[in-house]
Amino acid sequence: MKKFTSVYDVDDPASLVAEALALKKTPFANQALGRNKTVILVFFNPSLRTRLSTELAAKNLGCNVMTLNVADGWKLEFADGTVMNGGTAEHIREAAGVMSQYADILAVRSFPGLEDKDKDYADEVMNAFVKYASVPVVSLESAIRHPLQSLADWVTIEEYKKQIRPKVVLTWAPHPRALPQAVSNSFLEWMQAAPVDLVLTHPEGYELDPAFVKNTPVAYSQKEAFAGADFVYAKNWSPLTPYGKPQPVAENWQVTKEKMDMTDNGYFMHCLPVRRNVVVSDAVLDSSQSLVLPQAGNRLYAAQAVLQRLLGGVD
Ligand code: AN0
Ligand code: CP
Repeated sequence: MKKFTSVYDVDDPASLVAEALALKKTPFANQALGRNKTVILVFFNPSLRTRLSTELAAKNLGCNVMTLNVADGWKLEFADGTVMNGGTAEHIREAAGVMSQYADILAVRSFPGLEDKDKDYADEVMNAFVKYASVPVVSLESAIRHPLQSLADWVTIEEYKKQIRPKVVLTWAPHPRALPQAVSNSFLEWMQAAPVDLVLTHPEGYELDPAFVKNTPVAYSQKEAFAGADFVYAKNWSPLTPYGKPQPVAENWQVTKEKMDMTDNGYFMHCLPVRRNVVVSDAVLDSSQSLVLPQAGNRLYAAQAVLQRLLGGVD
């Protein structure tokens, strides 16, 4: 594996899930792998889970870790040929090149602007790091994908599934702010590669990009989608049209106890952070059906499995 920016960078995602589950049993077994290796994490946006779990994953593998909040660094230029006499102090060519002098792996988080769909979906920042870094790049959530989250989600489903082929529902849920599609896009990509029956449900007008939806069945009725579900994965995203501008939704799409009762004793999942009693009710989040904490716990082993592969531990 040369980089980790989407499921398509992984030859055999199911075996990466198995590696993460194995690491959960023996997290300190491969400490020699990271000896004298350095991982640099670069954050253009805030994080709680991704930052802590990836730092700990690197440490569990014996690596040095350094974290740079880009707000603390020079403002970077991504366009080529620009006369840099404005606000940007350093070009990504030098910045990624210099970071590669100090790091064996570079990990990057960069959210979309949610103003210009084509610009966001070109995934400029992640692709620029991949292009100009001379070391492997890991996505810590790009403008359009969050693969470490989806890997941890698959690990969690693998641990809790009661059927060989569980029914997994990705449902849109309300949120007061305009949010990216990254978590949902990635979840679709990874679940399409997993042994599950995937259903996507959202209000009309909240269609995700067909390049991510592919052949996944879409239901506009949340209740219909929840029937018989083994896992309900809730996430808000802003619409593609008008891009990044939330539109009024007639029905209440919050995940409630009444709706969870329509599932097959299903589990509730969310990547966090979650807005209580907006996205999901307290009654669901505080019930034994909620997997949000084990799911966040699995971020550690997902990150460790990825770093281990990139360090050459397992091909
Ligand atoms: C971000 C998002 O929706 O992409 C990060 C989630 C992991 N969520 C918020 O900004 C609330
Ligand atoms: N789920 C997730 O990626 O959380 P953070 O934004 O806190 O890293």
